[in-house]
Amino acid sequence: MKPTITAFANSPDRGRGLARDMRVRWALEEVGQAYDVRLVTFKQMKEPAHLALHPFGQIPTYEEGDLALFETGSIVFHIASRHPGLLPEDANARARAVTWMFAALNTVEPPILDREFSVLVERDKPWYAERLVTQEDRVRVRLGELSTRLGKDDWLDGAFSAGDLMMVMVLRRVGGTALLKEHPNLCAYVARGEARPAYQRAFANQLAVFTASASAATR
Ligand code: GTB
Repeated sequence: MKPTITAFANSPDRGRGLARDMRVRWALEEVGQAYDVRLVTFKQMKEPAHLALHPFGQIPTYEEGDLALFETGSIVFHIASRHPGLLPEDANARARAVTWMFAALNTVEPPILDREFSVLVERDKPWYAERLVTQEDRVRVRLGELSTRLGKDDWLDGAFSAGDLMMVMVLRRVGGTALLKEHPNLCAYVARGEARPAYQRAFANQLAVFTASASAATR
């Protein structure tokens, strides 16, 4: 059954593929599963119909028959569990790939999000500069550890997996910053993920939404 996901009608990232529907689009493209996208405005995201799908009024959601999911970790895990291509067959390798998904979401992403939140909304606070130093140090520690583990490898544990998909998407949030540039192997890792044909298709699809909404706004 063809799933339907939700995405921003007007993404604040202006088509840079940073909103979280990109993770789900990429996973669906990797496994070759066609999907529909329902675009929602910020207002619609907080209305009962969307809240019934997503208790926190966010995107993305995932609907497939009578199954409705939210949280990208869960959605990508569901897609990876139902289709070959994103999780290894071997049970132990599979468990390790899932571990990397959790590591991306629970260990690497939180300090990155804390820093991003400060940069976006706390710039005018008197303690901003001091706090940012601490936050960037926390990000630096995690990226350093991740860089050491990745070493010269292409992917985190053998072949590309849902763990890499999630980690690349998390690292893209510091893409272009000095924090990531301190680790050439992580920059190359992100570039390797972005070069995958499935990523390219997913990126083009979400960019098309932004391009269409931008051109409608000028009409
Ligand atoms: N833990 C949830 C998941 O992984 O699914 C988090 C979902 C989430 O944060 N969704 C965001 C959302 O709906 C969109 S992606 N926010 C609206 C709200 O909470 O009211 C986060 C995002 C937004 C914008 C940019 N950007 O502009 O660069 C990047 C990422």
